Amino acid sequence: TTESTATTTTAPDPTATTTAATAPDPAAPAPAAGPVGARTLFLAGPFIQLLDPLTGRMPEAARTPFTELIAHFEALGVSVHNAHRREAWGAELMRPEVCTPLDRDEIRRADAFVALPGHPASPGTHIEIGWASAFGKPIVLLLERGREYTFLVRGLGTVATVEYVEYTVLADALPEVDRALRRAVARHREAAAPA
Ligand code: 5HM
Repeated sequence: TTESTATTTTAPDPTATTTAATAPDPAAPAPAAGPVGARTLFLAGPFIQLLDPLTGRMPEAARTPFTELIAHFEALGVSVHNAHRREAWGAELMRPEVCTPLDRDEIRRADAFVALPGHPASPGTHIEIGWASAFGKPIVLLLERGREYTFLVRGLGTVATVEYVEYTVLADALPEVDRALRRAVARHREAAAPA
């Protein structure tokens, strides 16, 4: 996929990234399709807090929610943009000036947005949730049962197209994640359709 090639970038050239990020028209995502209604999605979640301080990499266990979700969606034919994989799980960490516009443009381009807000809350993910809602994307938020999430995450469904999935074991919740994504995309399409 395009994602696996992106992980080979070791020293990102900011000029090249800017060009790549601005080339396609971000305001015109491809029409949604496929079993979950989306061709592309952006997967967000805690990153820096999950890096092993000794190796600078995400340990295998910390990668699992991301690798499970990526494998699951890609098996359904959905192209997933995920910064953790793009940045080789910490081995090829991008500079803030590089990853920030890239993430914002990828979110704008994506048909849908899926996030693990994190506990403790992931600051970057919360910015991304703000972008996704401001761009009017269909959003699925994956909330671990028994954890506290901030008011504006819990209340986001009042101002944006949000489906919440509460899980204990993420792998067991994947069918519910698919249903939530389908609902979010369908609601988004209904809202966008002319009356
Ligand atoms: O604040 P935190 O690192 O948890 O932010 C994680 C989110 O910011 C991820 O969803 C990712 O898309 C984005 N991010 C990134 O793209 C964050 C970092 C490091 O903060 C990074 N690239 N190097």
